[in-house]
Amino acid sequence: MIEVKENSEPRERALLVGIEFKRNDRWEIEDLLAELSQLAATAGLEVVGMNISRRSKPHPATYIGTGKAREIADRCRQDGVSLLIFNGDLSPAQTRNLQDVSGVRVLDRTELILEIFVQRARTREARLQIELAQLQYLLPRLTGAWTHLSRQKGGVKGTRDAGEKQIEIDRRKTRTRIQHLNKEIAKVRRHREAQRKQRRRAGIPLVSIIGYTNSGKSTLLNTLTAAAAPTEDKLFATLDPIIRKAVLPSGRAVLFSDTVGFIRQLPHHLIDAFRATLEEVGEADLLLEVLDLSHRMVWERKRSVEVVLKELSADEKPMVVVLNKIDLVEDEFLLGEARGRIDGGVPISALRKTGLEDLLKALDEKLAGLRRSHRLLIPQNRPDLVARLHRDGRVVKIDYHKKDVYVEVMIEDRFLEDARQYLLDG
Ligand SMILES: Nc1nc2c(ncn2[C@@H]2O[C@H](COP(=O)(O)OP(=O)(O)OP(=O)(O)O)[C@@H](O)[C@H]2O)c(=O)[nH]1
Ligand SMILES: [Mg+2]
Repeated sequence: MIEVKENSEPRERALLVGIEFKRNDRWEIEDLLAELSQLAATAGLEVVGMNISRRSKPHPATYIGTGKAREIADRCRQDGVSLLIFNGDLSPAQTRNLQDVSGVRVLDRTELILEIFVQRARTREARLQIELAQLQYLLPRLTGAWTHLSRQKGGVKGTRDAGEKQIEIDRRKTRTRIQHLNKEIAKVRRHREAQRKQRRRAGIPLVSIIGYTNSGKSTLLNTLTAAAAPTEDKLFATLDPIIRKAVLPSGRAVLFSDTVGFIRQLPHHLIDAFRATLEEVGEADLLLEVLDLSHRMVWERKRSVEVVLKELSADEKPMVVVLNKIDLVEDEFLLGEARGRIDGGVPISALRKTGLEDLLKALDEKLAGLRRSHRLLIPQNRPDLVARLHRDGRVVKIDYHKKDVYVEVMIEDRFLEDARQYLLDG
C-alpha cells in the first residue's frame, strides 16, 4: 500500500511511464498521462516526470524494451524516484523484470486505481469489495511468482519444492479469503436488496447520477438535495453510494443517487467488485449523466461512460444529460456544439447553481413520460377510473374488495389524472 504522508512530509516520488502506440481513437498519450498523473496525485504521490516512448507493440519481457528500462533505471537513481507507474496493464513477468532492472517498485494503472480505492473506501461494503478485487488481481500473480521461483532456484530441487509449497499455501489462503469475502458481500447485498424493496414499495422514482470521475456528480447531488456529499478535485472522490430525497417543482418526490465515477478502461475486477454499488444504476428509473464540458476530452469521456453503462446493461435507460461547469466554458462555440450533439442537453453549473430550474423541469417532464408502477385503492363506484387504467397502462394485479378495488398498474404519470387521489404510494 502506498503511504499517504501529511503535507509537510516528503511524499513518495513517482515517475510515469507510457508508450505511444499507433492508435485509432483520439486519446493522445499526453491526455492519458495527464489522467494517470491525476490518479497518482489522488493516491498522494509526487509525480516527478513522465517518460514517453514509441513502440509498435509492448516488449514481452519489459513492456518498454530493455534499453529503455535501463535508461529509466538511471533516471530513478538521479531523481530519487522510488516508484514507477505504467500507463497500461503489465503482466506479472513484466512487473518483476522492470522491478529487477530499476530497483524500485512498479505499479500498473489497474494497481494504482486499486490503491486509490483502498485508501478511499469508507463503508464496510466498499472495503469488502475492494479487498476482493485486490485478491482476485493477486491470485494469478501468485502463480506468476511460482514461475519466478522455480526458474531462479531451478538447480536446487529441495528449494523449489519449498517454494512451490509456500505458493500453494498462499494460493489456498487467498482462495479461502475470497470465498469468505463473497459470503460477507452477499450478506450486505441482501440487506441492500431489502432496503431497495422498501423503496420500490414507496413508489418513489430513482434518478441515478452518473458520469466520468470528477465531472461534478457529487456537487450536483449537493446542489439538488442539500446533501453533504463530499466533493473534491480528485479522481474517485466518491466510492460509497449516497441516496437523497428531493421534491421537484411539480411536487413529485424523487430519490437521487450518487455513485462511483466512471473512468476509461475501468479495470474489470473493479466493475465486477462494484457491481453491487453500481446496481443502483441498474435499478434507476432515469439516468442523469453529468458531462464536464470544460474538459478537453469531454466526448471521449462520454464514450467511456457509454462503454461502462453497456457492461452494466443500463445503456438503454432513459436519460437526461447535463452540460456541467459552463461557468468555465468561455467559448460560445463549444456550448453550441454540445447542444447540437446532445438533444435536450441542459447547460448548468452545479457549483455556481445556474441552470437548475431548467434541469428540474427536464427531469419532471422525463419522469412524467415514464411508465412506473403504482398501487391504488379505487372506490367501487368509479369503474370508469379502473377502465382507464386498463386502457392507458398495464394492470399487473387487481383485487375486488367489498367497497373498493385494489389495482397495481404500470402507467405514465400523466395518465393517472383523477385516479391520482386514490394512490397508495407517494
Ligand atoms: N467550476 C466548476 N467546478 C465544478 C462544477 N461542478 C463541480 N465542480 C468541481 O469539480 C470537482 C469535482 O467535483 P465532484 O462533485 O467531486 O465530482 P464527482 O463527479 O463527484 O467526482 P468523483 O466522485 O471523484 O467521481 C470539484 O472540485 C468541484 O468543485 C461547476 O459547475 N463549475
Ligand atoms: Mg463524487
